[in-house]
Amino acid sequence: MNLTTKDELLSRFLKANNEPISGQQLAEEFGMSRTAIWKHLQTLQEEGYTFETIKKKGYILTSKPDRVDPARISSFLKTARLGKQVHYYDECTSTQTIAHELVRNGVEDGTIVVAESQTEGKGRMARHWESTKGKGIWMTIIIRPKILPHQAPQFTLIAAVSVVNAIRSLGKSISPEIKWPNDILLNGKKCTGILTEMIAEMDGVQALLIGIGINVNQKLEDFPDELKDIATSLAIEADEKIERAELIAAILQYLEKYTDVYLKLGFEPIKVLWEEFSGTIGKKIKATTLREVIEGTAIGITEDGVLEVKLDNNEIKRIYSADIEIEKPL
Ligand code: BT5
Repeated sequence: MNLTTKDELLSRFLKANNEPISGQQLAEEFGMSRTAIWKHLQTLQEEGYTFETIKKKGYILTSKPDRVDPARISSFLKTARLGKQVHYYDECTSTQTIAHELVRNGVEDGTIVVAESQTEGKGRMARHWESTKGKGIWMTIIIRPKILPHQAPQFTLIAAVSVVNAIRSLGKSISPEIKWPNDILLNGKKCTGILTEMIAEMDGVQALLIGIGINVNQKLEDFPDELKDIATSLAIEADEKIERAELIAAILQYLEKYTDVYLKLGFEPIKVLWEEFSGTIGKKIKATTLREVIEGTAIGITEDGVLEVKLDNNEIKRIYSADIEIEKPL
């Protein structure tokens, strides 16, 4: 993990479960003077963390700002590769853009880019992605699996299954559903969008940039008018605030696990999970592709993550990329 000493110190407090830690103990653990420790604590206080001194016992972390900084993520992290390097921004244009630059500079597998807010958050086909400051998870995960370019879209589905499992692991009473190919819905409204980009040559993928945007703690009034009817957040649906860093760590854990499963066993186990969480299969849908509008019943996804739709005349169409409207039952 690329934590600075200050972040390491914070991570130590985050893991201390409200037990006081003495200055002497910290000085020994970190191999520095008590004054140096105190200075780092001062800097953390300036960033919004507060510490209390308990007589004869030491320092205790009493409050933390609502941020997804590297120390915070690391305190929940249980992965072997993903999230070991965190590039954290208070504000950036788009975590995808930064990830592209990092890949060009040869960044290592599993590096993540996380921002509190994005000024130019991107959806598919250059659409705008609303990224309200401090309320969501705006992150790009860079992985370098040994795959061919045509396999890249499957990673959108692997990411979707990972996000659904991570949300479920929080144990709140919400049931996320996947809408093919890249949305996750709660009660029919979008809470998550996934954008997978790749840097590749004909014969192999150099890096996948998996962009995940999750509305976590927005209230309805935080959304711009055009999204109020179609978007929601985890907090709105669960009726409570959610720890974003914990959710990030859970997503990384599932994504690492399912990437390994996929590389070892192929797409079949992912397909089974995806279909279990899907709110698209079995439904009447309208798919708008770049070339045509297709109406029919979604019957499944293929090995390549392509959506199969059965038309009224029983013909089966394969859809590689589209916007989907799911018909509501009357
Ligand atoms: C997506 O595109 O759903 C992919 C979104 C990926 C966002 C992440 S955030 C981290 C990383 N960095 C980036 O710059 N991007 C990625 P698409 O299927 O094209 O959906 C875009 C549409 O979703 C927009 O046209 C809006 O209608 C709607 N939308 C925009 N912001 C939203 C939000 N916060 N919540 C729900 N819907 C939103």
